[in-house]
Amino acid sequence: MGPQTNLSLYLVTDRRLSLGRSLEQVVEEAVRGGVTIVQLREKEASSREFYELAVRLKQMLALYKVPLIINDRLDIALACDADGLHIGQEDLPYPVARQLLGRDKIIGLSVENRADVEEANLWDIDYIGLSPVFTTDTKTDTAPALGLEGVRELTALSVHPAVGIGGIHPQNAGEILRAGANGIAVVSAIMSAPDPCKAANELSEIIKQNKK
Ligand code: TZP
Ligand code: MG
Repeated sequence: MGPQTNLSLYLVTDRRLSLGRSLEQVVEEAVRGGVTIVQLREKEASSREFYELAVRLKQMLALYKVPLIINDRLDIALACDADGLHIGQEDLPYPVARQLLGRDKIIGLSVENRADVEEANLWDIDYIGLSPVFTTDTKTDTAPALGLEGVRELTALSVHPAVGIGGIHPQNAGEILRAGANGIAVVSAIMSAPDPCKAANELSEIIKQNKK
């Protein structure tokens, strides 16, 4: 991950939450509002659909110099030459993903507890995702929520930059950053916002105010 990679406002997509708008439209507005990195997360798309969406998003995001990360699917990340891959504890093992993607790509790993962070610390991973910070309707099959105390504990333990995810919105974003997170990752706070540009801008201002 280059020094220019900015994890501070990380949008994770979910087409089911885009209120009927196209994913490209919502993502582009969000980027105009200040999103710094985008993860394409597709749980229902066919491989063809996932690939085509990834190629379109990659082209659009390149205009804004915003990196595209693919959730879970290493084949899609390679096929569209994405900037990186995000994996969870049940996905491909990190060392395998790194070997296949090479050192130049960004790889992020979701961690849920101390043991996950201790293992991640042994690897040349680019960032960890603290999952979930708070419970959320967007993803219900999660580990128990970490809360702010968990964010404090795991960010202190981690040697890698950490992004919080789960139930984050403008009212709690600041305290997550003050608890030690380097960035915040959101789905519904932007995907389901009536004005995704404005929603991203509001979060972006909170990040500026809480800069380390
Ligand atoms: N991983 C942990 S929580 C979550 C994911 C993908 C969903 C977060 O969604 P929201 O709407 O920002 O709470
Ligand atoms: Mg996963």
